Amino acid sequence: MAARPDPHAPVAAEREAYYAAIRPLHLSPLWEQLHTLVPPQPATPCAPVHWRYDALRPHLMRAGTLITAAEAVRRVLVLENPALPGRACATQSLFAGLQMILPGEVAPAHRHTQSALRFIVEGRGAYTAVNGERATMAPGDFIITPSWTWHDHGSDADGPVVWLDGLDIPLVRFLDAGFAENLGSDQQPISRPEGHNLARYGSNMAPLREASPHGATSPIFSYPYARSRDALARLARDGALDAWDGAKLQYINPASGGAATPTMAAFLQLLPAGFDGRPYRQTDGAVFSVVEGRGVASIGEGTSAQRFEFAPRDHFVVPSWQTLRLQARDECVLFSFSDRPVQLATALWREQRLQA
Ligand code: 1HN
Repeated sequence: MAARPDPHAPVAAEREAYYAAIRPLHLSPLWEQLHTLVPPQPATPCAPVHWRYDALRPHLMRAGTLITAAEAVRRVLVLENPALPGRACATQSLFAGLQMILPGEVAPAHRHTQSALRFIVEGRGAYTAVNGERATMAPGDFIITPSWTWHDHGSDADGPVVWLDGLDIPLVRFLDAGFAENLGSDQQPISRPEGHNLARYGSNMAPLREASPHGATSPIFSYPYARSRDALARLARDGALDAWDGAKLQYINPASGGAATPTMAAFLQLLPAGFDGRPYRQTDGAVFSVVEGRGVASIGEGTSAQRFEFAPRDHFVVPSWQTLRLQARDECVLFSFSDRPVQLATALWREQRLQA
């Protein structure tokens, strides 16, 4: 049977010829791409992904036999989203990686305009120095490195110390606003005793005649786990639980009340044993680090939802606008971070809290 002529074929062919004619002039027709440029709702290429610590840890330890922290500069395994290959991205805007340092090693001093946050995953007794002051690491501590501050890491521990690095690398790359330099010596001079910043700014009090030293970034750069954990335990004990989040608090910049860094917000939440959270979605995709407990993170909708059975020290990514539901088998504590401050500053942030 002869194919019936397609009445649209001449028009399509003529349009293709037209597109070919304008391409060398660096022109393209908006009408072919309008629908993908302004989608009805976020259509992220970012995928949900779960890194089990048990599976990852041996490889992180092996890296310690292959390269020193000094040679690597930062011995980090990138948590690379498989849907964003080769871009060192956990989400479109965020870098996440697990850094490991061995006893006696030094990761040399440098600074960059990218902001960093650290969340300690395993081991204690390593330290990071930020702007002339050291912070000794213990599991669950939250530490920030403000934009353009010198920072180096070292370890007096008796075993490996591992932490999650969160940086706004992809966001800053997108904006083409990155600068970096090396100090030239391994370690910066230490000018203040440990805990000085916490005494100045970390007790709901602040100095009288002093601007906050890091502008929009929190003047506190170490938030010890014991204090944050205790606050959540009290909220949970008092029954102050949210049906979606359990007991969830944000690490704040006490000088502004906002997020600890201008580009990344970080959170710690407690889910009581048996917690069966309601589903929600938010435009800020997030990276989670499991501190305590086992549970399930279901990401997506209906039969296409992915179910991550998480355990302590696991990490997972929740992409923008994908529905998340958290369930706790044991009492769970979860750390997470996202680009929410950027979305709030640009009036883009949205959330939807669903009933079931
Ligand atoms: C960096 O400087 C650190 O200072 C960690 O510990 C991770 C990932 C990409 C680029 C720079 C650090 C990093 C990083």
